[in-house]
Amino acid sequence: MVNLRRRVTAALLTGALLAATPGVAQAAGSTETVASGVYNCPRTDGVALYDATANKTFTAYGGTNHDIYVKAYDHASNAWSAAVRVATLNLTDDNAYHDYPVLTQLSDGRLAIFRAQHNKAAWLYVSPTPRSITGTWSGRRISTDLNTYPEPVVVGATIYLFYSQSTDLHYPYRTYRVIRSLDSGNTWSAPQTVIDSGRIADQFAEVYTFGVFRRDNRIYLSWSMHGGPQGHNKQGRNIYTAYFDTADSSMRTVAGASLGTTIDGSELGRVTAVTTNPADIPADKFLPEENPVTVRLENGTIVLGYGVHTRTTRRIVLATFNGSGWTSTTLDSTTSNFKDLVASGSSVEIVYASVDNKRLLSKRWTPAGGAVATRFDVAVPYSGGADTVFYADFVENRSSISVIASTINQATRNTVDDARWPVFAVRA
Ligand SMILES: [Ca+2]
Ligand SMILES: [Ca+2]
Repeated sequence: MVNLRRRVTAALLTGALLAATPGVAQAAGSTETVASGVYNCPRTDGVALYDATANKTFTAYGGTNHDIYVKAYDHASNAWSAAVRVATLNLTDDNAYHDYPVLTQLSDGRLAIFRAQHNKAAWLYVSPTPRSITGTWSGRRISTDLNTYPEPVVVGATIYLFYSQSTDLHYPYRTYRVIRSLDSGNTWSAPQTVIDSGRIADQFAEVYTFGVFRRDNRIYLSWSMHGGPQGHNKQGRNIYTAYFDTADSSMRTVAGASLGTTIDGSELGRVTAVTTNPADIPADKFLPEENPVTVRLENGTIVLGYGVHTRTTRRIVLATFNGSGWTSTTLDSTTSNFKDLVASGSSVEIVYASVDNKRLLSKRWTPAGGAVATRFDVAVPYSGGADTVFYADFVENRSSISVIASTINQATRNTVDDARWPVFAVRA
């Protein structure tokens, strides 16, 4: 009893001290290297998922020559499986990092990986058995719509596959589209164009979507318009957010106003959440924004998270929609290396890298009241010459493995095709 009381008192004291000391909080977390990988550029979803029935965390990554591999972590036996090769891509060109795997799960439990054959086509690979990586995966081309950056969303028996169409890279011009399958990916609908600026005069006409999040019938998309007069993906502007309503296939403002089947150039102003200046960026960046993601909490609160920087500032920002605009809070003003955001009850959790890329941090933020707690703060386990965290995505439906992240060597990332850089997990 005395010991118990002492422990409780110690815990209360620790809690009080932590609460009274800004920047210091519970920072439990540990890393472990899962695999070695190449440079891949997945967005903020599709790196890993947890299946509660199997009690396993599954992750997909690019190995040597960008071949696609998966691994499974068994939470009962506390062990990672051997890797299973899903597809042999054998790519060595400097653009091969675009052909990354995007992992999801079909309604029957089978694991599914989508891949864009960059700017040409989309492919789907499916595991032979539900909730298992074992065996020979099927693989086939499902679209030839000049696809890139696939973002699958599975809603019951319906699969939505969002992607950018590389409509005309010379303009540059990329629309955003969605195709649907009602039969586990065997057949697909014709594309619906959901975002299309048109060939606007200043050439910021390329849709780059980073965050895709579903709650109920709403699929929230968070994107920037890239391109500009210097050409394809040379600059970026603004952060936009809107949702696709699965009930009627309309695009809507976060407030719910319908913009019809397509958000066109004249409607972009109605879905602008953050205004940025493409010309005011630090020397080590070429875009103003980092990985915007919008989620809707169980209580209806809409939260947008992102990194943003100028020549003289770097920020990690969380914003809530107040009915007519966004109310912003800066969570960290030392870095803009935002990686991902996940809804967690009436809070959100974010993950981001320190400005020197040496640490990966996660914080929990509760919009009602503004409480902030550190979830983890870990040293990045570099090896093989890696010096930069590229992606760090929350595991979907996560268990004790919270995040799967990748590392790269920034200078040589496009030309190294052997898997030498750690893909690592964060336990927290
Ligand atoms: Ca995510
Ligand atoms: Ca419209």
